[in-house]
Amino acid sequence: MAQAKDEETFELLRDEVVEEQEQPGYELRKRRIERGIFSKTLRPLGFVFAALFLITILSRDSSVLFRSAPPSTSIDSVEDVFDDYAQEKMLGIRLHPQDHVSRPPTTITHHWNITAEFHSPDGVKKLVYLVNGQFPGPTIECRSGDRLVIHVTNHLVSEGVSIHWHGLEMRNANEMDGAVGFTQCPIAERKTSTYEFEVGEEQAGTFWWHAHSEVGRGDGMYGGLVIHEQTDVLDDTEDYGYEDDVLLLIGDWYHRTAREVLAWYTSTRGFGNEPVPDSLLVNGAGKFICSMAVPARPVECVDIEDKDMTSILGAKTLTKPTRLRLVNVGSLAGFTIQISSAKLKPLTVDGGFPIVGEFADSVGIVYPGERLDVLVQWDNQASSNFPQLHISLDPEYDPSHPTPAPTDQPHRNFKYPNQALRPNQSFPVLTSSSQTSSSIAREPVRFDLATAVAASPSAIPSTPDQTILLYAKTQKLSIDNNHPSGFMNRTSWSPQSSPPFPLISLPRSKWDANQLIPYIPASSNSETWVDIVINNLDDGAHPFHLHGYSFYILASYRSDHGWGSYSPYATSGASAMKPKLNLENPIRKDTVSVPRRGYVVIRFKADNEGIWVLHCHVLFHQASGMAMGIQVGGGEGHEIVDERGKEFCAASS
Ligand SMILES: *[C@@H]1O[C@H](CO)[C@@H](O)[C@H](O)[C@H]1NC(C)=O
Ligand SMILES: *[C@@H]1O[C@H](CO)[C@@H](O)[C@H](O)[C@H]1NC(C)=O
Ligand SMILES: *[C@@H]1O[C@H](CO)[C@@H](O)[C@H](O)[C@H]1NC(C)=O
Ligand SMILES: [Cu+2]
Repeated sequence: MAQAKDEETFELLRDEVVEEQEQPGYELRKRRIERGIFSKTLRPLGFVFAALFLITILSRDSSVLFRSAPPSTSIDSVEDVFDDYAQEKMLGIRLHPQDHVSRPPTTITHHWNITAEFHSPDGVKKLVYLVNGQFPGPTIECRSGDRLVIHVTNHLVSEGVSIHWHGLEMRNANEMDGAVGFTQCPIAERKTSTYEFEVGEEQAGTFWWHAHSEVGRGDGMYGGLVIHEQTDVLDDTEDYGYEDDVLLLIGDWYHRTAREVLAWYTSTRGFGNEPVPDSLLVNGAGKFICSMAVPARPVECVDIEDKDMTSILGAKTLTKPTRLRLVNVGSLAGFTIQISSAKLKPLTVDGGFPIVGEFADSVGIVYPGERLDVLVQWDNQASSNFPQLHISLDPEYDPSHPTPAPTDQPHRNFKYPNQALRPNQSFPVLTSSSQTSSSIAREPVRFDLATAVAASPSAIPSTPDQTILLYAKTQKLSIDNNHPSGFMNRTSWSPQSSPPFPLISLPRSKWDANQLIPYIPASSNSETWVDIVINNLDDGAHPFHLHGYSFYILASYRSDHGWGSYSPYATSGASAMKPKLNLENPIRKDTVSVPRRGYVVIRFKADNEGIWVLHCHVLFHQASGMAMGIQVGGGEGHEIVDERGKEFCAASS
């Protein structure tokens, strides 16, 4: 008991030290520290306590708290100990809201060098993209209204890159959206390009950035982007209702490069089946069991011991709730999470939109491109139980654990088994010497993202001004030698080839047959509301992402028997059946999973001018053509072009 108290004391001190080290000289933080449980007068006493505590545990040769730091043999000063402690590794990306929530807007500048190197994130060696030597790349933290200036230098060999800011409005900055083929040519080898734009005044929440050139995102070219919401009062942690704000970039992982996987998928060898991932990463770390590698795909692999896995929150005592921001950065599979010794309360989806959520044991499914923020409430015993974060990849994609399949055509997205994949994996939350995995005893209460509703009512008009009807399908056309391709209606997207310029730099008359870009006659100040009906004619979910906008999800339908399409134009038959639209409290998102053999109806106010991509976020579907765009404003012929998109067009390969 005495030790627990000391640990708690230690925690409090640690927070101060970490903050002072990481972000020097910040007025607000100082206030917070001074008002903290440690009053000024008690602080020296606390330091002595903590130092004594440290000396005790160190002299017992216990490296529990210092797993990742080199063993300390001598203590020169209390500060040195805190330095070591502050650098204690944790897998979660700790965020710093206190640096952003009450300052005026500013300009935040990053310089990024993009390279590729061999790394073994899960024990298996693979060529991985790095930004400034890191995978995942740097996390951008800012507040609403900030200006971001990101200088991106491409150090890759014979390969272009571009970066997209997933979920950001990019108002008046369409040309900074990073979408190759739509708004830019890839940044050529050895060239630098600057992305410069304002973060919307209304935008706050969990976002991310990733490559939008070929399939770079699948090999690690991604990172987090968190916009902190403004608050007037910030006295101490109580105001947030949680102590730590932590980002988790979770996604499936392939041991071959995404280019190789895509080549397999679009060849006839896979018969149109999706490539099943090999592994699973959290913030660029995972654990592959080398003996599970399949002979057909040998890997260079080193087994990672449980004790060598960095824990998500490091070494600490779990008392106050934790905010976890989950992002699916993967290529194909959705995921569900549970945490032993904790309950999870869903807070927001995608770009910070609050939803109604009760405490649950498991939350999901989060599909590629989607985000979910949860509040983690720890059980009393959590600290001593050493909780585990359990991640399960969507069983829709796991052939060895079949979900009820449609009876008339029994197959799903993952039709090819991959014996190498462990679809359920656990990650330690706390650093412990034993890393025993605790399981969840009770029957889990599940929070289903598919049925979520918004926390507050929305003001949406009862009818749209324009409706765009779409059908998404992967197909093997004989005209294409049975190579699978993604289609939106009858168009399979690829970047404009002749002339090889992005769409923003060309009048509509020059766009080729691979571009499906319905026109929406609207402008920045118009009140034009648009519906998009996306029908999914496949057996697996397609998570669709619309750039430049957040939309309301008015209806979502999944068919377990037969096909369920909807056409607002049909007058007879099943597809004429009007869905019941939720105009009262629909959730707002920028990425929506369109259920298999079903559809979604989304509605948004078309007040952001530009050419914005709408695509499936399954990497291989997107890369094989399941992409299109919308054009808002700019005249039906798109005669006035933005020449900036042409930069690098001739130079990049
Ligand atoms: C990026 O690379 C350049 C040239 O190699 C180097 O001078 C610069 O310091 C690097 N920047 C960062 C942030 O790593
Ligand atoms: C994986 O986890 C899910 C949900 O937690 C569970 O239903 C399923 O049975 C698990 N599969 C395996 C192989 O343990
Ligand atoms: C997609 O196809 C449907 C059915 O042919 C058609 O009604 C709809 O207008 C098409 N959408 C676009 C944007 O062309
Ligand atoms: Cu898809």
